[in-house]
Amino acid sequence: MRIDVFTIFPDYLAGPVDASLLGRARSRGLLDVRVHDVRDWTDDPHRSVDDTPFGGGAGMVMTPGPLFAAVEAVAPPRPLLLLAAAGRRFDQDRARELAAAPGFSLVCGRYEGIDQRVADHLCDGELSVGDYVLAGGEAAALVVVEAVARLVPGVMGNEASADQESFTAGLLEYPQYTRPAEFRGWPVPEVLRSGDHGRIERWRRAQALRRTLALRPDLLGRPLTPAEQALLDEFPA
Ligand code: JCQ
Repeated sequence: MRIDVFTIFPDYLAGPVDASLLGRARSRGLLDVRVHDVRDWTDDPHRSVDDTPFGGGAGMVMTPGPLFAAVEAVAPPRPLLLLAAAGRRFDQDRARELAAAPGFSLVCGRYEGIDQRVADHLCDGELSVGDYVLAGGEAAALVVVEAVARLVPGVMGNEASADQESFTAGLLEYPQYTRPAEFRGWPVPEVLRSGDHGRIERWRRAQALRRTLALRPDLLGRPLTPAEQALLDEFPA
């Protein structure tokens, strides 16, 4: 999968992209992340990428010229998506959609905003990672790259994890434990050491359901089925 990122802070992305999961996927040839410095396509001695807003007002606006030139020179994979708080919310469904494509590209804005003609005539859509304002799109781009990259076959190295995800699709995760069996007086739930795999699976599902109901009822968005209610009754909190 190829992912191109257009930014005026390429160094912001280099570290995270080279490290950890992403770096390994890259060196194994599964992931081709290309970070482009938009300033390389400026044509003035100051390498300017911003200017004052038409109509007045505070702050600076990212100018369209270098971004258009960069995208036209590179011909990045589409869709080309602009990170912006006003965009369509990025979620796990959107991550799956992007992971199914051969590639996609991201534009990071900076300053108070970006000339509207970039969104209207260069990009294919806008993506938001949440309802807060960032200083620029770079942190949001990293969120998108990581969430998509881990869904690319082979990147996680642990293909069973994908199955695991569908088992609890749409629910919060069940709690996990590792050794020691007792830590500072807090024991691991007995069921997990029972060796009864049917019971362990039912317990995990009951925990995921109970957590989701308590913390994120919006994710469930419906009443419990009788089978789910029975599961909660089998494992009282
Ligand atoms: C993304 N949630 C918040 C910052 C200007 C498009 O122009 C700009 C974009 C940004 C970065 O995006 C966000 C964001 N998802 O702030 C400044």
